[in-house]
Amino acid sequence: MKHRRHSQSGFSIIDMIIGLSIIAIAILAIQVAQNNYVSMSSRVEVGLRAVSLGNSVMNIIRMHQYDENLSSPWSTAYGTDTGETTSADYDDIDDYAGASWDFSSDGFTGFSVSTRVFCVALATSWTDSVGPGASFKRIIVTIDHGALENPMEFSSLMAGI
Ligand SMILES: [Ca+2]
Ligand SMILES: [Ca+2]
Repeated sequence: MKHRRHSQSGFSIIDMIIGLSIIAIAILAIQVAQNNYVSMSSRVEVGLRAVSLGNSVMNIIRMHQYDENLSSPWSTAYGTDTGETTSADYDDIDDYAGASWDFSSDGFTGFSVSTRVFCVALATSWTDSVGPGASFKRIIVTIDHGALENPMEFSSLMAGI
């Protein structure tokens, strides 16, 4: 009696299960990478918008005169001056000391903007406040958003000359 020997060809069930598992893992890895890319690109977009907003706010403040007094001696107090109740009334740099801004109606929903202005003495420190009346003022604009790891700070120095 002759026995025919059958050679097996094709895939077994185990081969198919292993193959499908590899495909599933590959699809999962692609989805995770895609989600990371989307998350990172939205963070980059928020960062770019924060830079744009910070520069705009800084430029707005820098367009103002150095001090309420048009020449030295400079005023002895920071902040708004008599009769200045809204930002439309602000006419000098330190009127923006301690100000916060809301640009949500301009398409910057979720961004918080705050500004600090103080006098520095360059001979001792570029960053420490020495109180009003000095000839150099530092402007710091801080932009924050939930998608940013840390708030962004923009700094500028103005001279009263
Ligand atoms: Ca003023
Ligand atoms: Ca002022």
